[in-house]
Amino acid sequence: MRQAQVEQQGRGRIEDRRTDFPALQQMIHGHSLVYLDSAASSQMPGSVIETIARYQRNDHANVHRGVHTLSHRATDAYEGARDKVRNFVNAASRSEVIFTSGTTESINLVAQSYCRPLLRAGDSVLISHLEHHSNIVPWQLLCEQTAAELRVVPIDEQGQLDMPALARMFDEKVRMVAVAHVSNALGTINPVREIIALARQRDVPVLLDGAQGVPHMAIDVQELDCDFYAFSGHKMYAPTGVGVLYGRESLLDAMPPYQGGGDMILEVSFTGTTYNELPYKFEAGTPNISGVIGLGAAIDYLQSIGMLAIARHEKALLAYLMDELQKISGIRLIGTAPHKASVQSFMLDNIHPHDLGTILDHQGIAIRTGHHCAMPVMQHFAVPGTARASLGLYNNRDDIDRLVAALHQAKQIFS
Ligand code: 7TS
Repeated sequence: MRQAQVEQQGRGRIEDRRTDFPALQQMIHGHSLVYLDSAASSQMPGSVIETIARYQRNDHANVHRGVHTLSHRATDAYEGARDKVRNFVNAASRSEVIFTSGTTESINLVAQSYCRPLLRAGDSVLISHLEHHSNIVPWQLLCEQTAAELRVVPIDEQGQLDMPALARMFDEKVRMVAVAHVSNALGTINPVREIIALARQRDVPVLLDGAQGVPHMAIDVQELDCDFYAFSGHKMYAPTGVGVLYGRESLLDAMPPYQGGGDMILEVSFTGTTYNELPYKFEAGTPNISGVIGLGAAIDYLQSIGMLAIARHEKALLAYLMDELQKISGIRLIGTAPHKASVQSFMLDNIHPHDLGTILDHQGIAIRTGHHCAMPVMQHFAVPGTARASLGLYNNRDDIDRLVAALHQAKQIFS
């Protein structure tokens, strides 16, 4: 039913959407831009840029606190974006949608506000070897603060979680599980339903780092049955500095505030302060109003295409990317799990990834090189870093052909 709804929303040919993105219509070093770095940050369509500009020009005021017209307009647009997010990830209620500055803040919020009061010395938090630093360091900090243990589920040579090891490590000491939905360095789509089912048996909450999930597939937090889902606006065609924490209402309700300040209170006095209801309890201070409104516009945009259409398009493109890369002699693909989304890391001969990135940039091709904020993944594959091509809805086969041609040129330069 929900699947049909998500499908129905789509219209138009996805191949024609590239022109919606002003940044993609430029030349870099004399070549038309090929943008293959959407996993780091995606470009914004004109509709998002214009929505933000319109708000800044006409409607800007602080939210939730004015009786005047502009403040009403800003509040309506800000809270309207919350309804859009609720619908987009199918949260049960708008109380479960917390606006944050991004995935990083969403994860830190859960670590400090949910876990810190709960954890005792000897308890464990379970994460995996393929996490972004944002889903490692907040848990390390928490473990230092509480004398809890951080357990790391290993990965195999294809970049998949070792699920039997996960099951073995999941004993009664584990109080929290936090894993990526999709790995940013490898593209692996983790078997999150299986992980959540295991956690349910033990009544342990699961946080999914959805930074690389939300832009590429339809997300239904109720169907996933996760407890927390964290994501960033700037990887889903919205601006930087805004993100979301979805949390199950019963858990959010029981959690203390993460930060204190304006908007998160009902009443303040020196004898005691009472906190605001959800979701405001977790939104202290003036929020990123224009960013949130931009996020709402990005959701409108994504829904106008349809997440299933986007997923289909990117899946076919990733298969083409992997096939074409594999034809190049001297290439080593890093991250070859059967279930992947929109990312391919690789090494070419013994060319340093940074050199490769620079040569590609001179051809107008933007990829990311380095450790991708996933140093343990690099350690696992015994490489200092990789070159990484990552896809967005605006990419096409021509982009991949340009990348492959430029890689052949790089080989010649270094041979
Ligand atoms: N989790 C994952 C899986 C990510 O890919 C990223 C950012 C984050 C968390 C952090 O998101 P933020 O918006 O709070 O910074 N990933 C990347 C990347 O792959 N290249 O640059 C940033």
